[in-house]
Amino acid sequence: MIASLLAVISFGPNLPSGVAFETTVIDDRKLNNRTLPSYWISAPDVNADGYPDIVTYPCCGWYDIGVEYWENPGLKGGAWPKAPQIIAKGLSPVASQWEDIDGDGDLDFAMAVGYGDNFVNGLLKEDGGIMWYANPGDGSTPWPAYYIGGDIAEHRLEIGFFTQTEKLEIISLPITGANNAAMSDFAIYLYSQPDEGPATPVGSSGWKKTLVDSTHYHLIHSVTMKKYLTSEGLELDSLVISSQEGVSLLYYDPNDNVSYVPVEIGRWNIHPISVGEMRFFRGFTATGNLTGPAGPTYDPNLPTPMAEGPVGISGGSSNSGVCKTTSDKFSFIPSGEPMHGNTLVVYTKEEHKGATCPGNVPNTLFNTNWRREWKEDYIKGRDDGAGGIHHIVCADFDNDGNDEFLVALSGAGGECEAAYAECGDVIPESPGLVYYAYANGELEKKWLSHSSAARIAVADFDQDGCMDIATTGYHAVGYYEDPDPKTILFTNQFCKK
Ligand SMILES: [Ca+2]
Ligand SMILES: [Ca+2]
Ligand SMILES: [Ca+2]
Ligand SMILES: [Ca+2]
Repeated sequence: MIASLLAVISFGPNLPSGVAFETTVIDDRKLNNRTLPSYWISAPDVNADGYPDIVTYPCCGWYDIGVEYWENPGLKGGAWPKAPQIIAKGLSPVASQWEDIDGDGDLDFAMAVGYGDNFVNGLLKEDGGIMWYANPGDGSTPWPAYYIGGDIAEHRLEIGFFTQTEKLEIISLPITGANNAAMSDFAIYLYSQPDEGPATPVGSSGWKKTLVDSTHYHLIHSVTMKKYLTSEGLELDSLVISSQEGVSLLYYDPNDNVSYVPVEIGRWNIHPISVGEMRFFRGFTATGNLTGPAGPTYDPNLPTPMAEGPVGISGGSSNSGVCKTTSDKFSFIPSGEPMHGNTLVVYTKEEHKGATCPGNVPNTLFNTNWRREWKEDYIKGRDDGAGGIHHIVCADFDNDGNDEFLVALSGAGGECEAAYAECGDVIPESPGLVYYAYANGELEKKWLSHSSAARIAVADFDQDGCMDIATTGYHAVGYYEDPDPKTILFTNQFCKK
């Protein structure tokens, strides 16, 4: 009795009720009479002083705002700057990732550019592509730009070691393949640095382009890159993808040794994890009660859409994260479903009863039966599943070795105006940022903000040993336009140091 009581008490500090973040508004675009568009946020240490900085920019059709760098006051102390430095301009960007691409010791970034005003309105630019921008290291702007390659509607990208471990590679993940055709096929490419190095000038042919896949994916919305193949003896980066097809692992197997291969594309392979939200599959008719897990639930024995070819709209997953515990690097997967959807589910590992699958194996995404646990619908009454979950990130905020996760809610009102169906009842607290933690096996949550959050960046901004958070609001012209987008820093006040 005493032991069990102590166990409960010892969990106390980890409960969301004990979670505390100090909130600092870094950028109030409306208050400061700045243009409102806002979309992406990253937390690279731009000036290499040991303190992560904040970089933000709007997406989709915006050329005149540019990439905005907010310098962390760091050791100097004092407030964050009132205005950003513009480090690159003339872009219409979407996604970016930071790495030391030229190997000179400071962080550079690669970015998908030339994205259209709004893919629903068919305004995609034909000249979408991927550029990278070299950190000059001396604070000067604009940063030199180099051409990597590209295709229409480049929407997400990752920088890593996907097929080898000598030279950084970039993988590009468009959202569509044709103007005004959300379900068109598109090509995923791997870009490899040419022998002469990564600094391929604008106007050159860019990096070496290799086709990864052009038939299996539609509407890729989010990617989580990790070294998922260590259980197979491979130190390569691979991708957990949220797309129309659900949640899946895309990986390169140089020796063709990995045995769990439902979909094989040469040395590239797709390992489906879940088909995602299927209640609204193939259309927008009212098919169920959104206040609970009504309608068809996940059946691990369902044939995967990848085996069946293109699928209808309003299925799959929009965002996912891969969370760790002290005993499993890849323990559970929270997912926002379907595309731009409002439903939060969590995939957990369960014992497999069959003879061919040993069961709940830690530290791998293979060899696992995933149990789909419905958690909640953030907008009640929508019959197409569209809604506000725009980003999900796993991180350990209390330093106990187990990840918690964050859900960014971009907002539903404007989304409803632009998307396919009338809105239902919007949960009153939405939009915002929600913190989720497991305590005694139960998932608990706490709202950290009610300001629109398009994207999340996690970093230890004050270098006190506790992970902090930064978000920026969602204001994409012609799509969802939050009326009051802010960039907010949440400084961790509760973790064990
Ligand atoms: Ca810094
Ligand atoms: Ca560099
Ligand atoms: Ca934790
Ligand atoms: Ca911190």
